[in-house]
Amino acid sequence: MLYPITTPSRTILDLSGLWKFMIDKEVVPIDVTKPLPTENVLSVPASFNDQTASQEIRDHSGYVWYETTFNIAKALRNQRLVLRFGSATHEAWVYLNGVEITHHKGGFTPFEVQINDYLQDADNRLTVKLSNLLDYTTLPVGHYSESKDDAGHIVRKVDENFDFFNYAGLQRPVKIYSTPDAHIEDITLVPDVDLATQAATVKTTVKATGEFDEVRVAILDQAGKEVVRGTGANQELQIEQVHLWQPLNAYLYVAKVEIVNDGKVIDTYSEPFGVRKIEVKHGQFLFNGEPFYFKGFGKHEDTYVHGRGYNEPVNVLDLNIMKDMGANSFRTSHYPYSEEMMRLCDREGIVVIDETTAVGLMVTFGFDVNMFADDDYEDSTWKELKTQAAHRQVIRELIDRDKNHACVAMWSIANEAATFSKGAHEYFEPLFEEARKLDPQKRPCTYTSIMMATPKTDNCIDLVDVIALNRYYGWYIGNGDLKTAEKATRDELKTYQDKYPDKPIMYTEYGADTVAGLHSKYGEPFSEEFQEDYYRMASKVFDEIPNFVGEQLWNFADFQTKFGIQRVQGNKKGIFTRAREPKMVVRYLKRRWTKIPDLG
Ligand code: GCB
Repeated sequence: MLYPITTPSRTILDLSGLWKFMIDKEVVPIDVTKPLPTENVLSVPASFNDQTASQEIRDHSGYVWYETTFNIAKALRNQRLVLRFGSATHEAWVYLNGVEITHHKGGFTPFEVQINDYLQDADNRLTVKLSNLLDYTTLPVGHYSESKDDAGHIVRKVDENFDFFNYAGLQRPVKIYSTPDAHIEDITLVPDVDLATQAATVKTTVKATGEFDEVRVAILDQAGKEVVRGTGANQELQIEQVHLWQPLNAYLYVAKVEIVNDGKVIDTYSEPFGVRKIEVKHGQFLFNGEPFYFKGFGKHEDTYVHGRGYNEPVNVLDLNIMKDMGANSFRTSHYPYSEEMMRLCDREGIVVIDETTAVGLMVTFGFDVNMFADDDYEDSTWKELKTQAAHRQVIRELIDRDKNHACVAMWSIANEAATFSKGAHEYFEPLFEEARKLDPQKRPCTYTSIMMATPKTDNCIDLVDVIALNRYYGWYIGNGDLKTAEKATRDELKTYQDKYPDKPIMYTEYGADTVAGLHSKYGEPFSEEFQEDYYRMASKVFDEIPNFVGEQLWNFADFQTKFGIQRVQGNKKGIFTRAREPKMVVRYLKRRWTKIPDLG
């Protein structure tokens, strides 16, 4: 699916702004043929949760309604008009002028629908019903329950099976874009480069519909100068002396696609892309033939007031902070991030591990550390969960959306699933096959492994190209005891390396909750001193392991979670506060990371 942009043949109407909003108490049915019965408004895009002073709204589990009106200028009426949601969390029913026009489930991928047939001359009323419910069939996974209040009305409850607040709403831009009737539907770009000669080929596949007699593709360099052009829906275009897309040194070409009828250009679309070669070989992660070392973060889309909503200034700031620290990468934990963020990473040369919404795939999730003690811990996850269909869908939608992004270096199929329990391999094997089949650029695939999945008990490591570990020695295990943690970290990494000498290993999570401003001369847990000691300990071990290809710590910034005795107004493992103020450890990490080369 193409990202909406303006071109000489396309325009955009942005529906950002104030929308009517109400939660659905499920007492009186909502009549979609009439205006929404409320005068309350909220801002879109953003999560709804933190925009009012009402606890009832903030904590609401169930259905909510949004509504806006818009007009389409007459001059545009003969164009194909498409309504597109960057996302709608987690399930949406969309009505235009009282008629249901589309439905989508899965809260972090875009969807669209052509609206010409439902438009009226003036004041079109767009109504959206959303559900933020999660259960054992959805991704993310939630524990779902229902009860009745004193008046006999239904009360729904979602207990998140994951460690982030269940923000929901119209969290990403909602737009209407126009195309001509005959139009470009999709573009797939597969660049490859011969590193010895620096000659590249770009396979281009254009999907278009309607009446046209020719497809043209021109490749422009970063200055906008044409490098090569060709004709046809499937081509292999050559670029001599290519400029490579390198981590922190991005170079973006543009594939300018046109469809032509009777010599006239009907539709045109420009897709940016980078040329780079990603390989996993001999225990290394290679970027353009050189070993790449991931330095960076697990993140969240999480900011004050916006919640999980699109917040462009913060996205820009976060990438600037990363570059300033010598970081080069992050993982989109634990869901696909906005398309705008992916495009920004393409420009900035930030390398992304692109994760699906598959989080919470472990029915016994909790903070009961006893389960770590047992090295053949088993649970009934794969008997109880029914997430296979949702999982396939998000893999398909994510790869379809992000396939051309230069920044995407690897897919993360899941975060911390019960890969140690019976049935895990049967569950994951077809999903990995699907991802590998769907990705035209054949990127490496992984999942991030939870602590109970040890080198001995993890049933699924054969499926991954890179071993990605989420580890909390010294925090959840042996809290405060960094000596024992150091030994455990080293022992486990060595075991993985001996067992899988050809697979690169990286940490995709490690961290310690740290309350900004809390200091301790004894380096106690939760203090800024402890956080620094913890990272120094881990870094020391990483530097001893030859196949260790990267460190992505947990987390870039403090973030909001559900309540719990482990959480003080959220997760405090950020090395920055939620307001992006640095904790003490940032100086240490900046010194460390600016000394470690990105490549070589
Ligand atoms: C994890 C999860 C992450 C949590 C983190 C923590 O393993 O992947 O979502 O926030 O641990 O801080 O407990």
